[in-house]
Amino acid sequence: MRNWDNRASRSLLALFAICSFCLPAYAKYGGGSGTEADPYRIYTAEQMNTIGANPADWDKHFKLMADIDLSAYTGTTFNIIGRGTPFDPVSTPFSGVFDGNGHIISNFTYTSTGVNAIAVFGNVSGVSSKIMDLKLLTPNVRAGAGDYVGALVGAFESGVITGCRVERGNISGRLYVGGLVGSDEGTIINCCSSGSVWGDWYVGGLVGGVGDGKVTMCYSTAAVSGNTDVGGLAGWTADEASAVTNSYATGTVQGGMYVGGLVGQVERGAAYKCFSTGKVSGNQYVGGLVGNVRVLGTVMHCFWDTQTSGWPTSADGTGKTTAQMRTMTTFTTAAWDFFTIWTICEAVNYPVLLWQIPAGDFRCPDGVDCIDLAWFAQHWLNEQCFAANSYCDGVDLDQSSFVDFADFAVFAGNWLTGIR
Ligand SMILES: [Ca+2]
Ligand SMILES: [Ca+2]
Repeated sequence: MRNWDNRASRSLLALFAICSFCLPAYAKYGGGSGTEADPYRIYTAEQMNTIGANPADWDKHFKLMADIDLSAYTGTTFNIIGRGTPFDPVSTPFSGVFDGNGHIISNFTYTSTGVNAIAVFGNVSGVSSKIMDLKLLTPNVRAGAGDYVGALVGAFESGVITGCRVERGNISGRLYVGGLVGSDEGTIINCCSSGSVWGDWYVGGLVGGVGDGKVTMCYSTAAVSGNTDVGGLAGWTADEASAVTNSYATGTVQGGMYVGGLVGQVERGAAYKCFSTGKVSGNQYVGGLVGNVRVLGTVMHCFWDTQTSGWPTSADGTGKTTAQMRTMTTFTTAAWDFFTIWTICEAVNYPVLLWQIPAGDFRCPDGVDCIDLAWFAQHWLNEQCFAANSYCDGVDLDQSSFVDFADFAVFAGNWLTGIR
């Protein structure tokens, strides 16, 4: 009996020893194995801060499972994920996938004096790298003389950023400074930023500089200030493959040379079907939409508000009055897509991107208010809602084929959102 007991306890001890080795591996982050099917789960600020301490995991898949607050990390204590700039001989980028899963990371704070690639993700590169569906609320980045600075990504060398929003950011650095991304050589879709951005050269509300990259269906309301190549959406487009399309900027822009409401300088590449409305001020090569366009640069089907910008001229683009900028035909005559990309509340607001309209904002004016409630009431208890009738004029919000309390819950949840 005693022998058996000893054997049993020895086996238990052995098991316990094995498990102590196994446990840390299994308890990594909030679970998961880092694959596409079983991403590492992130539930807490501590888990988020662990990613940057493990470069071996920077090619893995992550999924944010809760809203997290990073305000406990100040100065340089947050472990930035991905290192290096496009000019560094050796860099260690984040090349994996980070799915924000519709959650919010608030109060990302970083203060440094001359280090490059400062953002939650310092460097992102790799054709399958992706950051998606994430909101950064009140990020505060002060990078001093550091280059490649943003709230989300500093140097974005390749991959996709989609559905990411920066709300009330406060971002500053030296070169390549943007509200969302410092320098963009990948694809940015359905993203936006607000707050303020400050830098020296290549400074933009959403992106500092656009290299071999794309910005599509994005907008910025951020106030931007800098010295050279300063724009409401992007400071500079540098490559023949640069493309800024179906995007807009409404923030004020203040700079020295090459200053524009949308893009400071289109050196190469194209701005296409974009507009800007923000007040612009500067010294040399200043324009309502763009400050300067060089021989290899193209601006097509773009507009700016000559009244709100305070600028009657622009290196390119078409100037319109505020009233004209709030009229759909101004844009449809330039073949803008008001079915799948844009929408407008005529006479009240400028065009906006369809993706930014909250569920429940059925009718004009923009935002979910009493007019939308009346529209909802008119469709209350409707049945046979299908794609063919636009799900009962959009009121069947969960597309269950009828209008009931489930739809009202969604509607009520968005009450008064989107009002500008
Ligand atoms: Ca409305
Ligand atoms: Ca329904």
